[in-house]
Formats: sequence, C-alpha cells, structure tokens
Amino acid sequence: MTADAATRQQRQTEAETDFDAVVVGAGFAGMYMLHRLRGLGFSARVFEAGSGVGGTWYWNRYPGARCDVESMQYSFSFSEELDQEWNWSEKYAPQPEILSYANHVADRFDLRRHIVFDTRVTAATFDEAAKCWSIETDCGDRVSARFCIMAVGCLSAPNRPNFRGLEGFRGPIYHTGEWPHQGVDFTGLRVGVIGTGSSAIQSIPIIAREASALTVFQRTATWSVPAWNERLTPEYLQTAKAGYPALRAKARARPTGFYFPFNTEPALEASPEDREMQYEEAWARGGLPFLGAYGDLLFEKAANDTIADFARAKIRGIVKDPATAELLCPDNVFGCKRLCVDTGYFETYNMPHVKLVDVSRTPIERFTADGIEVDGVGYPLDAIVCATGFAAMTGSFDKIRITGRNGLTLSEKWRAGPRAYLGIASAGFPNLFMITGPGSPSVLASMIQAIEQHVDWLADCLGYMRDVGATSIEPALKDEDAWVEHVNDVSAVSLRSTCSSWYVGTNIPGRPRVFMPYIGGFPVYVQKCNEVMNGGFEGFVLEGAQDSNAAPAVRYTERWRVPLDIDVISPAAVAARRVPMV
Ligand code: N01
Repeated sequence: MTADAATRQQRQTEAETDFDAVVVGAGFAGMYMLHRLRGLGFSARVFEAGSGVGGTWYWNRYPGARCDVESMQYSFSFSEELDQEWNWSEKYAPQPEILSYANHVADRFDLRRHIVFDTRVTAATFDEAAKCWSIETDCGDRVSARFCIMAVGCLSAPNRPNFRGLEGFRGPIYHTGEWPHQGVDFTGLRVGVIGTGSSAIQSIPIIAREASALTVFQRTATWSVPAWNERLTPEYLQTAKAGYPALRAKARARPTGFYFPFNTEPALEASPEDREMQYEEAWARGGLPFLGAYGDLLFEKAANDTIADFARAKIRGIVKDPATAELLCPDNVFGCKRLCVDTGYFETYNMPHVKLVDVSRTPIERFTADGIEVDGVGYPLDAIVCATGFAAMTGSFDKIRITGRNGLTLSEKWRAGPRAYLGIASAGFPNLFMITGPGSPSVLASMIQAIEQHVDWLADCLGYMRDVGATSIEPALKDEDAWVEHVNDVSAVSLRSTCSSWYVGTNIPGRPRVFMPYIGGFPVYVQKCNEVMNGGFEGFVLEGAQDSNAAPAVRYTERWRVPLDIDVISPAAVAARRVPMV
C-alpha cells in the first residue's frame, strides 16, 4: 500500500471515532501536546496541513533560514535524555537541522501514528448539548473531540500583499514562508526581494551570491545585529551538556525564556565612553542578546537613542555607498520591530550587482510582465521573492471557521483584536485551547519554552478536569477582559508598542492595532498561570465537576515554578510590576 493510500485508509478508519482531543498542527506545539496527551492516556488525533512535522521549520525553507535563538536553548527541555542525545552542529541551527530534530522527536516519542498529514482543518464547531467539538477537514473528515487544541503557530499564515498586476508577471513568485521543497536555483537570474524583515535579512546575502542582479525593495529599514555564527565543537557540546539542567533552569527565570548575559544598569547613567565600550562588547557577542546591553533600552527613548546611534554608525561603517547606507539606517526605535540577526546582510549592499530601492514614500506601483514598477521606474526581474511576512498571531485562526456558543465565530469575536484569557482560551469557546495564543508571551519568549509551558499547564488542566469529572472549561468574561486590559496596559510601557509592526498587526492593511503578545516577561506570566492553577483554575468556569474544590494535581507544571528573582528579571517584568497584576 502506498503512503497516500495508507493515510487515506487511516483517515477513513478514524473518521467514525471520537477523540478526547483533536490537535490542529504538528509543529513543536502540536507534537509536544500530543506527547503529553498520550502520556496521560487521552486519545488524540493531530491534523497537519503539511506532509511532515515541524511547522514553521517545515514551511520556511528559504535560503539561509536558521534560528536566531542559540540552538542549545531552542529545543525541547522536557526530556533530559533528549537533551543529552541530540548534537547541534552550529551556534544557530540551520532550518534543515531543526527539521531533522523535529523528525527525531516525532520518531523517538512515537508520535506519527496519531498524526494525519496533508490535511487542513477547515472548521471546528462547538456542540453545546454534547459539550464537544466537531472538527472538519479539507479531506472530508468529520471527527468529534471533547477538547480542541489549536497548535497553529504564531507566524504561519503568509502575508501575500495583493500587488497590482501580480498575475501578469512572467517569472516565478515565491514567498519565504512557503518555499519550494526542492529549493530554487537563482543562478544567473535577475531577482527582486520585497521586504527587509528577518526572512529577507537571512536570504538576501545567499540569493545575492547566485543572482546576476539583485534588487531589494525596502519599505522600512531594519535593525540587524551580526550573528557571529560558528560551529560547535565536541568540547563545547560536552561542557554545555554537563550544565544543561542548570542552563534550562536559568532560562526559565528569564523574561525571554532563554538565557544570555543581561546588564540591568540603565544606559542613561553610564558615561558615553562606558556606553560605547559596553555596546562594542555586546556587538562582538552579537545576536538578540545585544539588546541586553542595558536595562532601560526598551523603556526610555533617550536610552534607546544611544544604542540606535551606535548601530547606525555600524551600518555606515560597513556600507560603502553613503546614499545606500543612509537608506539602510532605520529611524525608528531600536528593537521596536523584531530585531534581526544576520550574517553579512549590510555587506551584501557593497556588491556591485545589488541595488536597494526605497518604497517607503512611493510604494510598489505594480508588477508588470517583466518586473516591478516603482514611481514610474521599471526594474526588470526574472524571479520575485516576497519576504513579506505573516498575518501574525491570529492569521492561522482566521483560516479556520471556529464556532463557539450561540453560533459566535472566533473571527467575529476577535474583529477588534484578539481576546483570550492568558492567551490560552477565549470566553464563549469552551474546551477550545490555543498554544501560545495572543495575550501570552509567545513570540516575545523563546518559542519552544513558551510552547512547553503552555502544554504542561494544559496537560495538568485536562488531567484535573478528568480527576474531578468536569465536562467543560472556559474563561469567565470578566477575568478575560481584565487580562486583555492588563496585556494592553503593560505593552504601553514598552517602546515596542510605538512602531508599526506585526506585533501590533499593522503590517497588514485593515487589521486593528493591538499589541498581541504579552510583554510583561515570561516568569511573571508563568507565575500568573501557576496562581490560576493553584487557585483551582481561577478565572475559569468549570461545568460538571463533582468536586471543583479539589486541589489540582500538578503533574507537569512543577518545573515551571521558578522563583521570581528580581535581579535576573528584565525591565519588561519590572515594567509589568508598575502596572498592577490582575
Ligand atoms: O516578516 P516581517 P519576516 N510592500 O513581517 C515588508 C520570525 N522569523 O518573514 O516593515 C513593501 O518581519 C515589510 O515592510 P514593513 C521573526 O519573529 C524568525 O521577515 O511592514 N514591503 C517588512 O520589511 C520575524 O520577525 C527567524 O514596512 C512590504 C517585510 O516585508 C517574523 O518571523 C527568521 C509589503 C516583512 O517582514 C517575521 O519575519 C525568519 C508591501 N506591500 C522569521 N508588505 C529567525 O529565527 C510587507 N512588506 C531567524
């Protein structure tokens, strides 16, 4: 029997079956959720649109794709054996290696037989009488489950701007977030790249090496810090693995969910000479930790100006053509949009066949058969790469018709911005959960740690519901409202809320401007989740529980009960404390 036929047969066999849980998506979130559900003895089915596991790392195969959180930390932490047996080859792992890791996890924990691939969930409808979800797919499946868990990813719905004349372009158009699996050979081609976010920053230097001409269309100049990527030696791995449990514990206590040196001193209290030295040292370490040079950089504009000036000077020092250098110098808050981490990005503009086109004042007018037109000037191209990002945080939910109580759809409820208690569940949608949903640290923490914490919390929650015989759980509206307000309040104290970015949804025309992730810091958030659980799921309404006062058995959440140590908590958490916790 072929693999396709086997999948089809499996789907038919399963079509009549009820599950305790259906999980949507087999990225890191879906895989770990499945592992925990199976460990608790729940029946579960995962539906995955792709042909394999890995989520983001399955789809984003563009040249140069790699993680910008160090690989030793961008990995699951739930299994000490897994930590010890896997060897990362580089400081920042390339996409194929992360995908291999995802496949290794799927095999090691025997996950595949519960996953149906090549199948996209199209609808999920709550049956109020039966208190369960009916889930439909684009392959005609219809299954029911007590719990429906959305593991759909924060950056999984590609943003494809509807440029005029798009269909008339003669060459291929690629999106970095849905890259062809067989790869693309740009040798000798005139290539256009639209966008200068993380995906573009990583792919541009590599595409430039192949293309005969490369034109980058930039709407907003980007802040980027060198990665200084390197191979990891066996000695390094041995030492790092010996200290793995301690590293994991330190990471959990950090606002970002991953560990790096962080100087909590304010930049504004340092002398200009000391600041320069501090920035040089942080630049030499490179990567996202550059923002840890001082504690007030994302809270005081004057402090931010000092790091912005330093980084602009670096760009001017690298890029030889002064006009191009000026165009590449951002004028917004440093680190306001997601900071980029690069290898040779700015240097690429010194290559004679690479051109930068400013589309900030005069946007891309249209695609023609032969290329792109801006301000009446035609740029002839053989291939176009849209590195235009994603409908972040809510885009993947919008693709599924999710209908809760009284026929209300999630899209309708979220029209003015997402509303979810703790970023885990939304009132009116009982037994529906989201992993790293809007209102949780998610994209502002290391994704895998954020995922693990949510999954562990959910596993304990579902275990508790079974222990006390509860049939449904959903947030109380007043607690959800208070949490959403708190998320907004905290975001207002950070400079990150001041610019237009996918954090606030404004990268897509027409979307409401709402700061979607929770910026108060990972440990502050974890503490809130722990308190909610300790309090018998405070802020949630449980139906059908025989003894709802029974203390929840903490099976998996225990490892997230890290002490809140103010010395290691960033200004994000300190800022959160300026606003009363709900
Ligand atoms: O997307 P982006 P991305 N005309 O939204 C431009 C994660 N990630 O895929 O800034 C012209 O950042 C847009 O311009 P502007 C990471 O969290 C991680 O690069 O809106 N330009 C912008 O320059 C990251 O932040 C890794 O003015 C248009 C670009 O397209 C997130 O994913 C690697 C346009 C989109 O940038 C998203 O990154 C990759 C238009 N109509 C991604 N529309 C690592 O771990 C959009 N743009 C390293």
